[in-house]
Amino acid sequence: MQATPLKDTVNYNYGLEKIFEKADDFLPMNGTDHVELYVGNAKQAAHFYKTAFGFQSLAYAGLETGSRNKVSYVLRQDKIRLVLTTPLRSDDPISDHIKKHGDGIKVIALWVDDARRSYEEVMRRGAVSYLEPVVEKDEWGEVVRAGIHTYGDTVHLFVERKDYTGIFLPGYTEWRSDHNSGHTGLKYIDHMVGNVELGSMNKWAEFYAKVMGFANLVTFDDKDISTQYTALMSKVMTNGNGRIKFPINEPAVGLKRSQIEEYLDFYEGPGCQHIAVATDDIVFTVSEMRKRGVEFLHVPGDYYDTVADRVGEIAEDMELLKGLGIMVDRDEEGYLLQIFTRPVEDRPTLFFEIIQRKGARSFGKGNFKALFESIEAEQARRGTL
Ligand code: TYF
Ligand code: FE
Repeated sequence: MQATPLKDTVNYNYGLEKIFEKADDFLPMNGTDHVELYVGNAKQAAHFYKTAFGFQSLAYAGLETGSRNKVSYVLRQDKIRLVLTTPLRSDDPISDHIKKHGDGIKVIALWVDDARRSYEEVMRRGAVSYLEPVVEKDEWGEVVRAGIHTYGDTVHLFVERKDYTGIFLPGYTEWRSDHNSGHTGLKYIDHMVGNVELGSMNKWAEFYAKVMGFANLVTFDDKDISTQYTALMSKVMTNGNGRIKFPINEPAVGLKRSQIEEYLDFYEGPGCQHIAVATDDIVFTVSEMRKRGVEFLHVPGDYYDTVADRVGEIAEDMELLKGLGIMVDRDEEGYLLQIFTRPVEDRPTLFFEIIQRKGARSFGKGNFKALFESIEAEQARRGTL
């Protein structure tokens, strides 16, 4: 397996923070507020994310709290909040979303200090409205939310919490559960990737640049991201302080069907492909998740024959990493450890990445070939390659 060192072909915009410090950031953001999935059975999905991924029960909204049309469970692990929502009626738009896409990510919510201002700034720059600013109050304070459309049926909400001290949002009650598995060390969302249609990566990169004030951190063309058979292209967009990173993928022409095409077919359109979650102890995290039944992509054994030559000295025991299937990559600033789950539903759509950064700010380019060959093997088993 030949792996190209990152510096050969990839041009990172390392001075980015400085550029942003000087420029006027019209959309300041504190981080990801929460991610909401529309799912067919939120009760069972919540159990899976608690038991297998180590999330803890946080909040609930449903019939008991006066929500007549949908039920939502909110789970938390460190800085990550996942909302799992299911419709109670077939004539609810959430039902249409699930019928079309299967379980998937509807909302990528961004934590801001001023939701109205954020909404006005992006609307002025051409965003399509999803939710006009709404103020919701309860005894714990007030929250302002507003939203816009992004790729496919996915939306961004701006969430302003001011001094809100409630459990999640007005309308939610604390969810106490007797069943809580221990955490698995997941800390925060590192990046969330969108898959878009052939020929529209640049359009969406431009949307994040022009409408949301993001910058292009790095671009991978189809030469960077290809195997013998398949290819894709990717542009990583970042907000001003680097806390929000959105790579945008599009399929590229190859001998066989790109994994991005497979996603677009089964999701029936563009959508969020993976959530990368950070841990500061990937050996613990992956050991726990494997014990709890999470399925990871298989990394071919010969990957580990050459990885040490490529990444040099690392603190972790390579045999341990090999046993767990964790991959390693190095860039000019340090190294990173990463692993990918299999899709977490029956359609080959959404999956998770677990990532531990040890100085590296890159995305594991040295692992792309092994990763994509492993995805191709899965595609072949599904008959979708
Ligand atoms: O987010 C990234 O860029 C890495 C690599 O379909 C990657 O996680 C890129 C495309 C893809 C799967 C993983
Ligand atoms: Fe990733």
